[in-house]
Amino acid sequence: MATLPASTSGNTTVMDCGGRSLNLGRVAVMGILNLTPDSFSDGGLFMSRDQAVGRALKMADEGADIIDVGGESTRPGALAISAQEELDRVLPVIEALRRELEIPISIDTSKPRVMHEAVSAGAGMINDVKALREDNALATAAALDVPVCLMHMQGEPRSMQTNPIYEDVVVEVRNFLSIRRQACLDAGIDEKKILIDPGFGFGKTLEHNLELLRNLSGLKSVGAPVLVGLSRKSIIGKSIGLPVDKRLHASVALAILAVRNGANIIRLHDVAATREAVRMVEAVYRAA
Ligand code: YH5
Repeated sequence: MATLPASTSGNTTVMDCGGRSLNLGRVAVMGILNLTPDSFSDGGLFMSRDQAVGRALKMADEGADIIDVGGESTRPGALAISAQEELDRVLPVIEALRRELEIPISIDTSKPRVMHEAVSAGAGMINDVKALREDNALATAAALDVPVCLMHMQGEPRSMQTNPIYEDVVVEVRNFLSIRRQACLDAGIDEKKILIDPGFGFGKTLEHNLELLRNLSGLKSVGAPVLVGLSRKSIIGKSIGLPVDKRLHASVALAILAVRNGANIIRLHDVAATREAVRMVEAVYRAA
């Protein structure tokens, strides 16, 4: 369970994130700090800088291992924003968190300029839902020398949920991540600084998402730690009909399944509850 692939085990249990350590010797918890005004799943309205920082400190207090800061919405149908607007949202928060936290900060962006300025301000990981496919993103990430999370998405946020089609979703997601990992290696990114993510909800039907979760261990052969984001997502609404503000327990269940199927990092909103459940599952299987 959640052991690293043989090719990376032994010397990479701790990932250096711009001078901050992320321990991957056990399942890590990534707390979501959403700075978009449309973040209805996090309670709705736009957060002030102080509110955002307070929320991150609370997640750290609850045991988060890393905080993922995002300023651009990737929801189906969301409009693109400029790099400047994204920077205005994320930079003040990253600067404050770098001072007030000891854990690493990740920047959820696809824009090279945002990657650069966020890492300069203290972010120690790049989380890109486009897997560094924007112009100049690979070279920018390589030069910044921080870990990168490569996520699978079919299509573009605007239209990705219209009619996603796969012949075999597990094979296609695996192949995509393997190709993007190789592109990173070719760009000079250290193999120990690459994470992969199947991208739950990004250009996938409910059936695609369920099939990916059931077969998550199939991604281990790519040779990188696996990060997953399932927290509060519509997979829950579509499966059992819960509204977004009542998805905590189902989100915990999905996190545990992901851990059982090999996930190394879980990206989520509800740190205390999920961390406790994950620790318990790890305790049961530790010696087994
Ligand atoms: C992810 O899976 N997801 S942003 C809809 C929701 C709740 C949450 C309707 N960034 C991922 O979190 N980065 C996002 O309820 C991500 N993996 C990685 N690496 C979407 C999101 C969400 C969407």
